[in-house]
Parts: sequence; C-alpha cells; structure tokens
Amino acid sequence: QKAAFGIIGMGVMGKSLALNLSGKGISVAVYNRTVPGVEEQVAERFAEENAEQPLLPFSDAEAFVQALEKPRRILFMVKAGAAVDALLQQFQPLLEAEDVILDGGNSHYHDTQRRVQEMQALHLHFLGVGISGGEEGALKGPSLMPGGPKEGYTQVSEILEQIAAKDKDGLPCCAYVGPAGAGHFVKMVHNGIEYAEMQALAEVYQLLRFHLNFSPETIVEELQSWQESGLGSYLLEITIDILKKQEAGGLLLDKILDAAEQKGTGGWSTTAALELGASVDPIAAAVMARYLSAQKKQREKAAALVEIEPMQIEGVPLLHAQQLKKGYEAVRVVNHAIGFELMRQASEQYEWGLNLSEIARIWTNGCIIRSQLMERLVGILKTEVPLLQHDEVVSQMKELLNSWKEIVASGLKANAALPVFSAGLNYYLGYVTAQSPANLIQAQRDYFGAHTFRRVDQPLDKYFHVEW
Ligand code: NBP
Repeated sequence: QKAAFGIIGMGVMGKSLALNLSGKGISVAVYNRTVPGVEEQVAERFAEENAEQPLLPFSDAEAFVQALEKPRRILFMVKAGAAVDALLQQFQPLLEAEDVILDGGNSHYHDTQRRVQEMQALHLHFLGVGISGGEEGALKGPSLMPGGPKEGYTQVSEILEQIAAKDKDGLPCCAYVGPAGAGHFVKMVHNGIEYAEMQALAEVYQLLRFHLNFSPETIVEELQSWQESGLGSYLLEITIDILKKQEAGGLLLDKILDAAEQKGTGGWSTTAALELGASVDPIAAAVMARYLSAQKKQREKAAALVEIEPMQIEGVPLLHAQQLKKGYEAVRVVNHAIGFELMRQASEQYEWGLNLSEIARIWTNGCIIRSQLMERLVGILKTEVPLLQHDEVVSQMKELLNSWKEIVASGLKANAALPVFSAGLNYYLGYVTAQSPANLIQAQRDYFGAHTFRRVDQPLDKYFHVEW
C-alpha cells in the first residue's frame, strides 16, 4: 500500500510533523539522506521507535518516491538554502507532472519565488510553506502559511488543514496565503514580529529587575497579572516560566550568557523592508540589539571604561510598573502594525492579494506569536484602514501614549538601553506627525545635489530646483 504523504529530512521538525500526520491516521513515507560515516538509517530507526504509527522509512530516494500515491506530495524539512536546491536536483528527475513539493523550512522568499518558476517549467508544483510553532507545534499542530501555485495547494490543503492547529472557532490555522514566495514572506514577517516581541519582553524584564528593583518572584507575579489582563501571549507565558526556573538554588537565567544568536529571518524582514521602502523600526532595532548583545567582550570593556551602572528609576516602583505595562501594550501594537504594513506593501508590489485578517487568524494558535492581541487583530484587519488608524486602536494608543513616553524617558535616564521600546515610540511619534522636518532634508538634497523638491503651494507632480 502506498503512502499518502512523504517527508524528507528527519530532523527535529521532520520527525514531529511525521508523527503529527501519522497520529491522524495519514500514512507517511519518511526519508533521510545518508552521509557516509555519519549516522545511517535515520528514517528506519525513527520508524522502529514509533512502530505503532503508519510510517514507511526509506534511505533510498527512488524507493521513497515509488512508495508514494500519485500525485505525490513531498515535504522537504531540511536546512534552508543550498540543501533545498540540492534536493530539487536529486528528486526532480524521479517525479512526474502534477506532483507537489512543499518546502517547510525557513527559506528566503526570493529563493522560493525562483524555485516555483523552475519547477513550474517541469510541470511540478512547488509550494513554500511557512511553519511556526517549533518542535511542539509541529507535533501537536503548527500554524501553516502555504504559498505558491494554487493548483498545487488544492492537492495538499486537506492534509495540511488536518495537521494544523485550530483557532478558537475550530478552524485550521492554515490558509493559502498567496502565489510565488508569499508563504515564506509571511513566515519571515512572523519571525520579524517575533524578534521585536522578544526584545520588548527582554526590556520589560531589564527595567523591572535592574531599574525598579523587583525580585524575580515579584516579576513573575507582575507578569502573571499582565498575562491575565489582556496582554496574554505565548511569549509572555514562556517568559514567566523562564523566570521561575531554578538551578542549584539560583535562577537559571542568571547563568545564561547574554549574547543573543539568530538564524536570519529578523534580518531578512529588515532587508525586505529596505527593498520595499517600508519602515520597520522596532523589528530592525530588535535585530541590531541581538548583534550588539553578541559583542560581549567589547561591551564589557566599554562598560569598565565608561563606568555606567544601571540606576534605579526615581519614584514609586509600582507606579512605574503600571507605566511599563501600558508602554508594553503600546509597543506591541506598533510591532504588529509595522509587520502587517510590511506585508501590505509586499502584497501591493508583488500582487499577491494577501488577506491580512486571515493571516492574523492563522497566527492565533500554533505559532510563537499567538496572543490575545492577535485575536483582536483578526477583526480589526478586516477593514482596509491601516491598523494604527483604526478607531479602536487610535483610542487605545491615546490612552497609552503618556505612560509609554514616561517609561522610555525614565528608563533611558536610568541608563537602560531600550532599543524596541524607544524605536517603537519614535516610529509612532513620527507616524502621527503631520508636519515632519523632511522639508529640510529635501532642501539639503537640492542644495548639494540639485535633486529638486516639490512645493506645498504648487501641484505635487511639479519639481523645483533653486540656486541656494
Ligand atoms: P534539523 O537540524 O533538526 O534537521 C535538518 C534536517 O535537514 C536533517 O534531517 C538533515 O539531515 C537535513 N539536511 C541537511 Br542539514 N542538509 C541536507 C541536504 N543537503 N540534503 C538532505 N538533507 C539535508 O533542523 P530542523 O529544526 O528540523 O529545521 C528544518 C527546517 O525547518 C529549517 O529550515 C528550519 O529553519 C525550519 N524550522 C525550524 C523550526 C524549529 O523550531 N526548529 C521551526 C520552523 C521552521 P542529516 O540528519 O543527514 O544532517
């Protein structure tokens, strides 16, 4: 009997997804490459360990392909980049017209765009599928963001919807996102928002612990109250758990080196924003904050030279914690607004027809940035109005703005670097400023480079130059 679905790559994600599928009664053929001298028969051992599941293991590519129902549906769950192209080279001659290849890795959307076209020329459907939720999500139900040729998607929609997480109405957190590289673009932006959200939480922790003198236990209590009062999210939940984790009578967190690493998707979001002419200040700030954190040795040396110490924020800590909560609420709205705006601009530029409300919906469960805010955004994004101009959001931000400004000002004064809190605030203040100083920029450009400028007292399609 042939298998309904094939997975290539028995790493962390590939194994979990195989178990998710097989747990739903879907027969899965699994394959892993064999690197001579390294672990062999990876797929076979995985199937042995899970003998009760309908798994068919292979180390031979041809036998793997032959074991699949037609049209074949094969998910690549391997490292993004050259590995995906190498696999396409290897497997494409073994496949037939109408077969579907899904790339579930974190591939760059430009690569996916190219691969869709290359495979289309061979009458194969190539789908770039964003997958979020980590190992546990893959096993229990991830959020899935498939993009590429629609005909390919219809061949796999039923299976993907079956293994995806479910939203509060029981609908799958999986929806066809758009053509070409749209799925991987959306996953990239998901990760960009994730970077900003993680950094915002790191700043909250830093302020509470080192500038407001909260003990880890009190921070846990404080954050738990946030979690229960509208700010609930997966990332806040795991942050609370992390702040409880003890090792040898102390906080494990205190033993972890403060040098953040990254795999690139946050940086890609920033590059995409530069390409599209979009502003993603807090996402970019979060990426840069990780780079700066990684320069541990330089930071230590500079700290000794400059002798800057974390200072206590003056005043009543509990009142500042309330301001911080409001600032956190505000910066999260901006983090999300810029992410969705980036997708809107990409959708316009590439003609993808992205449905932002539907994207928010498939991010309400299974993925790392699931939150109560995301649930709210599903409704808000149904309108064409930009998120930060939506009535409900305008009144919310009016209510939060003063506290946000206060906490950023007090934090900076107390020597806390607040990359995301302050970049978000700068973005927001810039966004709500009708008259910016960019007229001076235009004048300077015209002065030294005769780059011309438009005038507010003349039609806007006319350009002027003066001898300064
Ligand atoms: P792992 O490192 O656990 O597994 C990688 C898999 O890719 C292994 O099966 C490996 O085979 C295979 N592989 C590599 Br590496 N190079 C290959 C090649 N040239 N040909 C064939 N197979 C190759 O990674 P993972 O965490 O499962 O992630 C897989 C993809 O999913 C990545 O793109 C990742 O960014 C993405 N992703 C990960 C997560 C997560 O939370 N981990 C979440 C969402 C997306 P081997 O065993 O022979 O080396």
